[in-house]
Amino acid sequence: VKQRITKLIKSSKLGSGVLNRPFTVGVEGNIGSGKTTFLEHFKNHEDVHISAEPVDRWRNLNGHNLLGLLYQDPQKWSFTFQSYVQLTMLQNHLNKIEKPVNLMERSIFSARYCFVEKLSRDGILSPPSVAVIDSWFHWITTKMNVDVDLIVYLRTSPEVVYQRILKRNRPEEISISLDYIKSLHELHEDWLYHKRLHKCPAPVLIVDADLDKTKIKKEYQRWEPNILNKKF
Ligand code: DGT
Repeated sequence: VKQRITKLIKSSKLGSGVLNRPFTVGVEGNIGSGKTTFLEHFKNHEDVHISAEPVDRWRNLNGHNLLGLLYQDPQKWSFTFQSYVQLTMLQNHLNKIEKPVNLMERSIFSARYCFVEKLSRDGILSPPSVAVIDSWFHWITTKMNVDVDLIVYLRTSPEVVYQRILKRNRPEEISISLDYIKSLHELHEDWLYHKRLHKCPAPVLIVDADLDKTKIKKEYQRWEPNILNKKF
């Protein structure tokens, strides 16, 4: 048994060891789909660590607002932005977590399969830039432990999230169009609902996230045992 455990540890990817890795849940969904509200619901649970998306770091890297630059001039800044997103997502995946469950807002996978994919298809990220991001992505996902055990897909309609984005009125996001949201929706659907184009890194739990805040609590409670890995 000891030999097998040693072998298992040696063969495990860099980062956290296989034996002490928490049950890791990636929370995915379109912009404005309610990922933050979802995480809020679980934040006081004693078994749960929340790995929030590093948007604040994207807004201030040594005084540079990379998120703002991205929306102002995507042609110029998307490579810079996606490179930094990939790094900060990797850091989130590798954080040492003491609790049994790690709820992560997005993942290195949605950055690649939804956002980089969109920028690439639109010709905003040039093929050489995508090739560099992909080399990193491939190396990271094969050599580092960025494994996810479950994906919660907060599934929405583009029109609903677009209204939410208008309502919350983040300064960086005023240039977001309904068309952009529709394309991101399709990319999430292809990846997590139809399961085509890209490999799905974990089983997917689909939550109807068009529901408003009061009704969606019930939906969260319904799925709580699965999300907290307590369904045997
Ligand atoms: P929520 O709570 O579901 O409303 O979540 P949001 O909308 O706060 O979080 P998210 O990740 O959908 O988006 C935050 C902002 O960052 C939004 O303007 C989209 C942008 N964003 C996030 N990840 C990426 C990425 O990898 N590439 C690009 N281009 N933008 C990204």
